[in-house]
Amino acid sequence: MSSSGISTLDLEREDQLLKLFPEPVRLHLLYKFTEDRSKSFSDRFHGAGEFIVVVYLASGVARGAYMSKPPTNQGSDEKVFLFDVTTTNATKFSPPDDCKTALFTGSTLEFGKSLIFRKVDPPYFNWHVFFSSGDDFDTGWPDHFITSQITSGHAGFKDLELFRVSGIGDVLPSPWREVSWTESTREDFIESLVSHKVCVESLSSVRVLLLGPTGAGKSSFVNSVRSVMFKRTTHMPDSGAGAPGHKLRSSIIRTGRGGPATSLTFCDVMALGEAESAGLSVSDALAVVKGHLPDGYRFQSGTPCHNQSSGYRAEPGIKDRIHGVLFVLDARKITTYSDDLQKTIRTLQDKISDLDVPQIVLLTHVDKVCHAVREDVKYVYTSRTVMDKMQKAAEFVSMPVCNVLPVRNYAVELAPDCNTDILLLSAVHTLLQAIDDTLDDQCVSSTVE
Ligand SMILES: Nc1nc2c(ncn2[C@@H]2O[C@H](COP(=O)(O)OP(=O)(O)O)[C@@H](O)[C@H]2O)c(=O)[nH]1
Ligand SMILES: [Mg+2]
Repeated sequence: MSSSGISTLDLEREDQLLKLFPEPVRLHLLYKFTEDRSKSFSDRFHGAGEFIVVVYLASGVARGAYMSKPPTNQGSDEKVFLFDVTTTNATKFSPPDDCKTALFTGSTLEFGKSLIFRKVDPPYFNWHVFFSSGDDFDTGWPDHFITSQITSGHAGFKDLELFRVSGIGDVLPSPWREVSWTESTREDFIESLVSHKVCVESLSSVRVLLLGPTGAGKSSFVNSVRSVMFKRTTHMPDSGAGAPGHKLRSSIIRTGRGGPATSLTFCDVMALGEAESAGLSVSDALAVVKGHLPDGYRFQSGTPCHNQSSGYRAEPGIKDRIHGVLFVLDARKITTYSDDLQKTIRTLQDKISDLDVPQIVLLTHVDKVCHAVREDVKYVYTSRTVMDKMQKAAEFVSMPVCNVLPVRNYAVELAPDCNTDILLLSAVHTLLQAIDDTLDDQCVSSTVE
């Protein structure tokens, strides 16, 4: 990778260039003349892959060639094409059959006679680029000059870059849920969380319980939402990976570090058990939902709480109760979770529905199941794999797929990122709306009664 890693290709020309590929692809910069001046391409191909080489002209035109494999000194490449791209237009053409080559000698890269890059030795370290649309060509560069040459020392030459082209395989042409991935969407979501008021006057905050197996990303989700509000990644001690004796921990989400509280509180508990590990029992989970257990309550695996347990509230009020439940599941494991876990979750769901508490599934680790999503979360609703995992999650819990929300949590190494924030905030938004709707219905029905 070149030192800054920033390409001369602006977004408009990149969009045009990407349209020339039948499948969605991404470009990774490997070489940039203005930074790697003294070097050649030789060490950049690494024996495999697809590439493009681009020369940027001062006129705004970017011209270059695509190689479906690393060029060699034999050079044949049936899929080679040449392109000419501006901010508003892109043209692509194939060289004549006998010129379908990407011939590389170390100092020269040739695409037939149409386009030749020649690196000259010290002391100048320049590139000479020759364009030709000879008389014998049916197709050629749009301006139909016969031959032309430009050298990297000239004012008309801006830069020369080499990219690796990689497919983003499972990305669909259009998303199945529309999201505007912009800074203003993020700000709107933050504003809506900051200004959110619970529709029940006596409640300053709604309590959302996170339930799921170990490692699903329950604690990370709480930290991630906090990170979004603090505009930096935060870390809190974990509340438990299924080991006995873990506590009920409530975390109020603040508008910023030391800032006022929002109306959202998360309750993190020990994990639900899977076949081999005893975790939170159904009766303990329900006791939390009903508000019987105080913050800081220590769960004991195998010893469910009872009305003599420390801090047990015999008659919990509305503010003690759980107002929404998030079932947190890992997209990577959705097809391999145990039947026991499924049974536990379905039992919980039935009982929680009876208590009129809205339930949503949070599907984490979507960045680990799709390459494109790992690159950029904005592909989440165009990824076939993510769609498939969301459907599997819906089947697993037996809920409609619209109740499944994908997220990428902030794992340790990830810096704050606008699209990651948007996906997290949109999950919070949907959750708060579901809770509002339910509380609203309950208020209305209690007034009517
Ligand atoms: N890449 C990625 N890692 C995640 C995500 N969510 C959680 N993790 C990681 O998964 C591990 C378990 O997460 P944690 O929040 O402790 O799970 P919990 O047991 O449900 O509380 C941690 O190492 C997290 O950093 C996610 O969406 N993407
Ligand atoms: Mg945890």
